[in-house]
Amino acid sequence: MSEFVPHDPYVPERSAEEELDVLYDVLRRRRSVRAFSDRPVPREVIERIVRVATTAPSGANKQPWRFVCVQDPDTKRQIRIAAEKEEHELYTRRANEEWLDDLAPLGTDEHKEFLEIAPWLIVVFKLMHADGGGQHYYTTESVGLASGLLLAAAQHAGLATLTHTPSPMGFLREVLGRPEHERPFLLIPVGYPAEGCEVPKKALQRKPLDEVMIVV
Ligand code: IYR
Repeated sequence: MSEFVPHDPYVPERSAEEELDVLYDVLRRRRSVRAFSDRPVPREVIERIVRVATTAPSGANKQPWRFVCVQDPDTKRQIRIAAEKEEHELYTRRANEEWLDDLAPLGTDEHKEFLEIAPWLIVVFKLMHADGGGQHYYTTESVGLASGLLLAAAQHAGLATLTHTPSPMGFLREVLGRPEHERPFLLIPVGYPAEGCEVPKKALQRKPLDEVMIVV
């Protein structure tokens, strides 16, 4: 190196702590939204969100997932009708008292208008075996990891999501015409919050770090 070329000491732009504080600041703002706007989201954005999800690790790298991205209004309507039917059962029969008490602060009920209003519904399926028939490993873990990355990607893009799990979810396979080896895992509306959208206060409270993290 020539002593005549001026140099500066290398200083990393941000420390690990600062980088993680930036990421935390984005992700901690994620809220489950149940009132969506019909403001469109370009397909290219959804493709990139799914592309982030596909970076997840998976058992033997089998990538046991399928992301069915629904924008067709008629299909969304069919999903809403079927989901509301299951949710009606849940709220009137299936859920026990403790479950209903736990849901009370969320203010949820069987009505799921957002399934028609959100511009996209991403239905995450887990593949019980390969399309051609080979084995998959740790499918639930793998699809869970991919779904987490998907939520983080949407949040990073300034979009709202809801991890919706009408149960049972078998109807999604039928409505979407998916094969037998695909099991619905999560139904994730993606879009912008409705104007004046509110989220429950109580659900924001997160357990303190020293409760969830143990260092030995
Ligand atoms: N699937 C129902 C009920 C529900 C269950 C849980 I656990 C939640 O965290 C939220 C809702 C519904 O979506 O209304």
